[in-house]
Amino acid sequence: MWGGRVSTNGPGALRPFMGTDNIMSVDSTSSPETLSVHAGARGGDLRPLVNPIYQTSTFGFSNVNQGADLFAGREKGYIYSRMLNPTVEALEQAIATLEGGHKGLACASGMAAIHTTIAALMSAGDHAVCSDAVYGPTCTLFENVLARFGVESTFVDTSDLGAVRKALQPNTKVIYVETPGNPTLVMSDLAEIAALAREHGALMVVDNTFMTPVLQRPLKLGADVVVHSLTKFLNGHADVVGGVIVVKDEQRYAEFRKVLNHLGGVLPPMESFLVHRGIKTLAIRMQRHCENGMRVAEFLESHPQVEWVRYPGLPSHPQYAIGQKQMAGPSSLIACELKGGLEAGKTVMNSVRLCHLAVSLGGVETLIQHPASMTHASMGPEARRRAHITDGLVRISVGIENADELIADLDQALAKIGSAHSASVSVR
Ligand code: LCS
Repeated sequence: MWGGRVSTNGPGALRPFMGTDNIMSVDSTSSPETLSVHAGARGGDLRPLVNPIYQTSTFGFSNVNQGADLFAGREKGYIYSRMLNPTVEALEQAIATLEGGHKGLACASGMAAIHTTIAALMSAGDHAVCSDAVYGPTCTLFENVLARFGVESTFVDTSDLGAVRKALQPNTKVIYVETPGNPTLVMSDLAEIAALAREHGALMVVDNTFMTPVLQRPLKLGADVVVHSLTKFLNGHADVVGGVIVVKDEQRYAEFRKVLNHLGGVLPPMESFLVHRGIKTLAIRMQRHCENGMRVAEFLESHPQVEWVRYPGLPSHPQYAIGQKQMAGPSSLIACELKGGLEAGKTVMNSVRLCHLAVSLGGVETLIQHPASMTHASMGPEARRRAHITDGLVRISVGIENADELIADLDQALAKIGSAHSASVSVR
């Protein structure tokens, strides 16, 4: 039982050691708390505690031959910031260590990370099996954009292993899983799907945005590639849009680096610095997100105006056992529907005072939004129906404010149901 707390057993003991240049070094067996603070630290001549921002687009060569050697890979070094930049690389290293992966690739957004991953792994004629409950634009990317390039996709409920198996085709190259899924919080068994992927000769890609490596480590459960929107919990402060890919070996890293360099959606140094700064408090923020998420979910589940609540920490969640098996805590995304459906939901979303009515998630501020008309509007009604995203579903990303004050805010907003006249929202 999590009881709203992040489990501290499992990730292993603290193993600091001083590297040859006296930089505090950690590896993926260190605790999430220590990794959050120290992963990706680089040191340097002046021994800065915080990695410097190399705000430069390009790097000089000492002579023509050295430039040629760098381009040919005969010498290691920095050339041009779309190819590699030390500030960005430090962030990539931090997240790869947190995930227990080999190396990371920071991208301009979560969508850029997903696009780069698929472009690196798939070709025309290949087939993907994709979770039906994913971030709206992820679904649209597979269904509309990739389809134009000859990549075919089948969307299934990946919490149903039989449905995943049935969707596999001889040309299935990738199983793409988002768990918990946005916005329904449906959970899929990563170890079981990874085994299925291996058996079939397919690769498993996991979007770990809702969990972060503090709460879930898909690579350890058999996934081949992990992607994140950095915009969310990893940065945590709602001031950067970014993404990251983590891979398990050097060969895949080299392939992905080439594709990212050619697609060009890289994360700039300043954004990388900000995300790396945000990560220093990741473990402690996730602890508080879990505690607050649990409090708010329990409040909503016991409220007479609430029809249903989905939260990975509630035993009423249909895949509660899967969450207990593979996650160290429930994170802080909650889906619910109110008695009175869409109209009641609109009243609550229009009446909150402390929670913000805004899309995005995983920041320190509590956000509330309406997936059918906002984050998942691009999917269209048919794809939303397939993913069980009802018109009345309201999604809350619980922040790190005082839980009693958040509950009081939601309580006063819920009390307005029936008395408020809200402007109509059209859901197409
Ligand atoms: N993956 C997941 C699970 C997401 O929730 C999002 C964005 C992305 C990828 C894409 O990341 P981005 O390109 O925005 O950095 N999710 C959002 C949401 O639910 N509300 O606003 C954005």
